[in-house]
Amino acid sequence: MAHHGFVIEGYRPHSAHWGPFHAAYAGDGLDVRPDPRDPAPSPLLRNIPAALDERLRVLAPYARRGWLDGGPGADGRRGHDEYVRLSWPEAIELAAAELDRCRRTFGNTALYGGSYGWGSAGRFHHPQSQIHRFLNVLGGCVRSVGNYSFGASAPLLRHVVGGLEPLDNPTSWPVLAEHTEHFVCVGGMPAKNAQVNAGGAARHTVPGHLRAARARGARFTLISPLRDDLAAELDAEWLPVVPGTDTALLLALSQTIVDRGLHDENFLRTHCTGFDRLRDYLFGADDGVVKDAAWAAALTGIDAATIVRLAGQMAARRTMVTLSWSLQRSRHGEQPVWAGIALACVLGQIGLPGGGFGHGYGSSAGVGEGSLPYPLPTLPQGRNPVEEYIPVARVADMLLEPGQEYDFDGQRRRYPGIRLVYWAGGNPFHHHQDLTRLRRAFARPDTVIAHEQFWTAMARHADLVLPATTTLERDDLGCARQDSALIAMHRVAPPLGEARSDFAIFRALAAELGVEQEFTGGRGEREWIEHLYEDWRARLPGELDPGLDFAAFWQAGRIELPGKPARHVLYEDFRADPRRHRLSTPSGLIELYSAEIASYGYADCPGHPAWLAPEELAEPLGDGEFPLLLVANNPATRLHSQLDHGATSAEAKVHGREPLRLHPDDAAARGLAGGDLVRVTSATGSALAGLVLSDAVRPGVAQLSTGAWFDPSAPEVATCVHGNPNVLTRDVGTSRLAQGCTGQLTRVQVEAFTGTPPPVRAHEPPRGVDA
Ligand SMILES: Nc1nc2c(c(=O)[nH]1)N[C@H]1C(S)=C(S)[C@@H](COP(=O)(O)OP(=O)(O)OC[C@H]3O[C@@H](n4cnc5c(=O)[nH]c(N)nc54)[C@H](O)[C@@H]3O)O[C@H]1N2
Ligand SMILES: Nc1nc2c(c(=O)[nH]1)N[C@H]1C(S)=C(S)[C@@H](COP(=O)(O)OP(=O)(O)OC[C@H]3O[C@@H](n4cnc5c(=O)[nH]c(N)nc54)[C@H](O)[C@@H]3O)O[C@H]1N2
Ligand SMILES: [Mo]
Repeated sequence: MAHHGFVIEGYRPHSAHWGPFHAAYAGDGLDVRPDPRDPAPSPLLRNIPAALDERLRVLAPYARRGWLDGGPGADGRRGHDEYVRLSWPEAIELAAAELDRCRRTFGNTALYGGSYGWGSAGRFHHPQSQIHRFLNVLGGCVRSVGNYSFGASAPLLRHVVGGLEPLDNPTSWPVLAEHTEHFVCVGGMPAKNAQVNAGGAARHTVPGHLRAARARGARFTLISPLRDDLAAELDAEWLPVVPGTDTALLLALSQTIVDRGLHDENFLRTHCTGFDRLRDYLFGADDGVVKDAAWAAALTGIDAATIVRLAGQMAARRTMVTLSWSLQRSRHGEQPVWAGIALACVLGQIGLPGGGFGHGYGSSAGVGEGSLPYPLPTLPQGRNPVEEYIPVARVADMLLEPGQEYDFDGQRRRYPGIRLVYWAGGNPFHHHQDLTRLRRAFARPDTVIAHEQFWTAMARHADLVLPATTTLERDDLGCARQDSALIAMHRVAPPLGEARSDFAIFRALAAELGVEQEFTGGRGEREWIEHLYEDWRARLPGELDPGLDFAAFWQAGRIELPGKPARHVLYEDFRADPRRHRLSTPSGLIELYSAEIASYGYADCPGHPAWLAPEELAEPLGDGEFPLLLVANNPATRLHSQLDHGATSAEAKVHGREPLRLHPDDAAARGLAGGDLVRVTSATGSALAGLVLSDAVRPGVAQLSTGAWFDPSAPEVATCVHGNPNVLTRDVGTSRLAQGCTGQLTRVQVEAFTGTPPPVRAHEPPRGVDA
């Protein structure tokens, strides 16, 4: 396997969402080495050996005791019950019979296959593709639309700029590194998040591009409650904003620029619609409130002089307004994105190299990497004949309130009545908000089926748990849309216990239900992988053909993917000629006022960007029963809840609990010291966490990242004794427009925990499973 000298002797090429690596398995342990071509390999690679930790793996099919004995039906014991081991034939027969009963008795609209979640890297074994292909063969299911990542932005962007280009293909990094004079980073560009990209990241380039921009003299302003949301080496000016108030800050920047006559009147006239309406709002023509720097200072905690100075700097230089995805993962999350776009329009630099705005730089390794101009090898999912769907973050509402009406992006819709929930490759007890409510919701269906690798909270709330292999135990193709290489993901280890790939599980179910041929298309796993590769290759433009057949590619371990444009400027064509390159908005222009949105009559999302105070800020920070604002951001030490027991994740825990960061002054005011065990409470629940003091946290703010496995084993002490922040968050949509998730911000109190700490049991198997 000698190839370019990059293949390490005895090690096999493989890939994760956080990058390529080489691995060798010795039977008792896995050795993982970063790919030598990756300039900034992710520390998350150290979590990977934990994938083969048998103690946490689901090693055989299991049924929940109450379901096995009592049959299908609503059951509040989900999440508390013991499990009974099944043979594979028993498990397949039970699952197939129940799928068949539900679809025949209630119709396919009674099956929920939304199954949101990241799964693992790998084009063929992509769990969402597998589950959708399977359920589609069975006649379809209720699906989910949107995501937890930018659930508020996607519908908003369609109205405001007519598509998702600012997310999918913003101005590319090399252009920013060369041209941007001032990065105004709202929500930061944290190095922790740029480790990860859905599907993989063959080369981590973001840190290098940022360093290059800084070396050229670019200036950075960080607008965030956490100083480490931008690398220290960039010497950013830190404006520690009150979380949830960015809209006010962005509006005030626009107001100040317009007030001083520094705005680009021409761009606003030729490329935007509705500036007059926005200006009226900025200057208080509608409500008598001028949205100036003094007004914003009182809300944001950033003083007026600083806002005025920043406005002047932005107008004087080539400025990139970067809006992180986190900004929109809270109440009225549509507004900071719209206000940020409006600010970029006022500056008039959209379409110029290094100017304008971008959405998600640093939120993911792929944003700004450019997109491959051809499709990737992809498993066809078939067609879902069921038209019913829900906005993804409304899953608990759907299960709790069948038949209930709700609003979504101009439509009045009704929740379907779900009997069977099927999940593969995601963990709602990681990603959803208010987990106590989610447990009530999961008590409702007749049956819950999950494919899981580990005894996660999702597995523990399922009636049938079918053991899935990890990528290490199967072959696959690894790459992402924004990637620069296709990785031959070689199987590294044999399947653990009786685990099977999702494909093999669905194949067995399909055979039992008489639709095997339809599901497999007559191919086995290896044949599919080979077919996906060869089919992909055959469709490539001739000049991009890698020239390797499957066998040669598999041997080489990797091919570089050519064809990505080296340089891209968002809306360059539109800037040059807005009539020829109309946006897909009703006006063809950027909509600073959307008549369409206004026509919906939503008080929580009016026709132009507006400051709508989130309920979280009904009281000033420091006041009331829950005086702190909790930032529940994505974790630095793992991807979501994946491999929470891995080395990088485990090392950061304090007394085995998730670290909660607090400013030293807030800790002192509570008599707390670093290393203390604390109890965090909110209006919805409570969690134990380990205290870390840091002056990188804005006073009045606490930070507890997502991803500690939900541990409800000592409810008398806390809703979760391990530190999962989603027991604290609220389960409400961003607005009636997008219904996005609002997990990022919650009001909390933090106190010393003085009792006897209960053990963390999240990483032990449930009752009935031999450890
Ligand atoms: N409070 C709060 N909550 C949040 C967020 C926040 O900012 N704040 N962020 C949200 C965001 S942006 C996201 S994207 C979501 C992420 O939410 P998820 O994507 O649901 O989280 P993961 O932990 O990645 O869950 C993936 C699950 O799939 C399993 N898995 C992996 N590979 C396979 C496979 O091949 N087959 C099968 N069957 N299973 C597999 C893993 O074991 C894991 O349990 O969380 C959201 N939740
Ligand atoms: N290591 C790692 N990387 C990841 C992930 C992971 O789980 N682990 N998840 C991936 C996924 S699925 C996604 S969608 C992206 C998420 O990308 P983001 O949504 O951008 O990431 P977060 O870490 O949730 O938030 C980024 C920062 O925003 C700041 N912030 C929060 N609220 C506010 C606010 O109201 N105003 C301002 N100005 N700042 C605020 C917080 O300080 C936080 O650290 O990350 C991806 N990258
Ligand atoms: Mo996400």
